[in-house]
Amino acid sequence: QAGEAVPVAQRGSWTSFLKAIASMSGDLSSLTAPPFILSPVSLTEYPAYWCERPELFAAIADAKTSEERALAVLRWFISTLKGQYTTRNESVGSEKKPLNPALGELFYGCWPDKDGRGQTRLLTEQVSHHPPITAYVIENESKGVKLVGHNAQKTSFSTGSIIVKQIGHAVLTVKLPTGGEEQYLLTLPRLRIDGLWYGAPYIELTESSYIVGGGFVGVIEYKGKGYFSGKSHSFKATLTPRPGHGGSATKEIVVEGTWHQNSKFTSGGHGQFHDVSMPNEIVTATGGEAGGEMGSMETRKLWELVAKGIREGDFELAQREKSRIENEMRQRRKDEAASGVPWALKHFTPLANDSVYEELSKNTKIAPPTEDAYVFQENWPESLK
Ligand code: CLR
Repeated sequence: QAGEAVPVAQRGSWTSFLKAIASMSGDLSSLTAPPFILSPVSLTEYPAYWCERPELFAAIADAKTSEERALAVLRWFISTLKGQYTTRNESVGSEKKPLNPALGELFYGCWPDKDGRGQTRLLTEQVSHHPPITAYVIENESKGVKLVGHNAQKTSFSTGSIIVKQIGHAVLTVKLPTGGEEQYLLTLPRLRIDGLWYGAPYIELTESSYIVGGGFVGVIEYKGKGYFSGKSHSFKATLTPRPGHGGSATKEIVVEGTWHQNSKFTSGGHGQFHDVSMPNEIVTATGGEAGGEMGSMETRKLWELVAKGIREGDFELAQREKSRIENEMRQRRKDEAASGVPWALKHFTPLANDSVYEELSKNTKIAPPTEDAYVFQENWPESLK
């Protein structure tokens, strides 16, 4: 039944929200949604999903050959998908609408050292508000593994589902024991958000994403119920050696399975490839100010009362605080326009092209030919040094 999972009092506003989504395309972050679907978490916190298995991120550095390394990168990548795309359903029953970050919003965190894997640190900055773009760095310095990326979304509506095209990419840099380094370009899957009619949205991944580097082109194809094995969250990843791009492998490797459970080699290897039944480790949020305090632009400080309102069902508080923040930001933009001094980003420098992306995506099916880059300024706060 329509709106079955929606609190009765909010069914009308859920229907209006769906109609609004159906008739617009692009950015739905600014649409007003009914309270039951609101998440108290801002999108600036989502990059943390890249490292909820810090041991797999660190393991990339321990690989002995370029083939082992390419497999370690793929294993880490696939193992993040469960967290990235099923967490909200698991923890709060359905996909939710995250808070739309303010320009300059920040999030800092880390996963402490354990079993000699080293500390991994995370820094996120909202580098654009219109359209919303989030840039991030995740680094395990002791292992020499670093991920720098940015994310945006373009949404459309098709046969009852929201289609989310992810814009942006990430570059993973791995220091090699021999002194050099290897870089991998990662592109992102497309999302289909189903279950809207019932008011219980959930994500399925579709189409494909790429991991290119270390002498391999990796293509990951995503399918839901009724394809491949017929199971939800299915994928098939193919690593093809790329002559003349480093590495010495000659054989193709294929792994297949379900990304939220496990997978195995179906060609070029034997046995299990990945398994995410072990619990993940959520990030420890760290303030970026002196003494580890949180500054006024740090997400958990900025949205504190909005999040409290949403968590405790005090939607009047949430709405009031949200309007206050939005008005403050609008005023800030007006003042900047009047003074001619635009907002200065704290950690990233925007560039119109990304030479690593251009180089690695050459002669692959990755499009477009170039993308924006957000170059990290290597200025970690004291608390994360
Ligand atoms: C952000 C980048 C992360 C992976 C990720 C997971 C969930 C996505 C989110 C990204 C972007 C925003 C998103 C969200 C799921 C729902 C939400 C698409 C890609 C939209 C804006 C909200 C839709 C509202 C419905 C829930 C009704 O690495």
